[in-house]
Amino acid sequence: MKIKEPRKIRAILKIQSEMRKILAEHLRKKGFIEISPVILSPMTDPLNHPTMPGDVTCYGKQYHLTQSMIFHKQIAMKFLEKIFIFSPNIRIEHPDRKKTGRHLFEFTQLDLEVRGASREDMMNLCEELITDVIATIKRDCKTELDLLARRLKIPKKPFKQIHYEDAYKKYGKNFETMISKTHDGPVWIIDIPLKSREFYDREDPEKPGFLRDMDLIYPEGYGEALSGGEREYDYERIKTRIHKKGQKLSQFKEYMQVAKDDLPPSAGFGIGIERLTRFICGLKSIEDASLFPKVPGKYGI
Ligand code: ASN
Repeated sequence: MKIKEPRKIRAILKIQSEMRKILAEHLRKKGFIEISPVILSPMTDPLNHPTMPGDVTCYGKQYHLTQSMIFHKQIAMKFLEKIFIFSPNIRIEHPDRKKTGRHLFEFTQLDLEVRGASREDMMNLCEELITDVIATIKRDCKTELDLLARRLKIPKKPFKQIHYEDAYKKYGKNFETMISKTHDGPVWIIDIPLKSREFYDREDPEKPGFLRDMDLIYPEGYGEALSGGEREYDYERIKTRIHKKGQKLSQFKEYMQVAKDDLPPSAGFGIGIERLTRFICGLKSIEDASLFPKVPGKYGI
């Protein structure tokens, strides 16, 4: 942590611990089941931007450290209807990303998935979840928030929505930063073009070339909060999308075997716990949202 005052460090960690409790209780009440994280797997999220591989050999076989549990979430839908995981992710990002104040190469996301859900179902759920966390922390962690000089506003539902293309036209290529700096409530970006996302996001049958997905942007300059959407579940369509990305089917062999047999339709999202902590506590850098931060390009314990 950059912050050195033990009282402030304690306040941040207390708020983070409360946040996890509120999030988990909210989801359990809605019928979600918590499953354990997967740390190693022969397949992981290819992401839509380059990262360095985090590979480990076990018993002569190669495993990847989890970049996101997307494939495991989809496979879990065969057995469970609503799931969540506090999922540790390793993404070995370009060292330049140390300057963003938003990137850690080890972080936790609250990843969730719902069988048969639509993007709009997930956006509603997310709005309820986020307003619940903010309102409860504001009520129960007054001392900690005062110590951090953070004045939290409870966002109004529904959150504002902007189509990706309109955002691009209005704010240019740094639209996320611009939207974040110029709004005082969270903003959804919807209908992201196919080429800007991973192969597993479902293409909108009514708007070819665009996806049934969404990003959420925090206000006050805190940047991206989460991404998610409806998933592709049809074997042939998944195959086409992997080829379009120039990726190899063999990278996702075990996932493709399940998809060939039966992958239920689902939707979900993943919300970064350290980013949410940064936003709720009003922290300058994400480095202060973890006791043992791993900042790209920097050494950490
Ligand atoms: N967790 C995200 C999702 O559910 C995926 C990601 O983190 N790349 O869509």
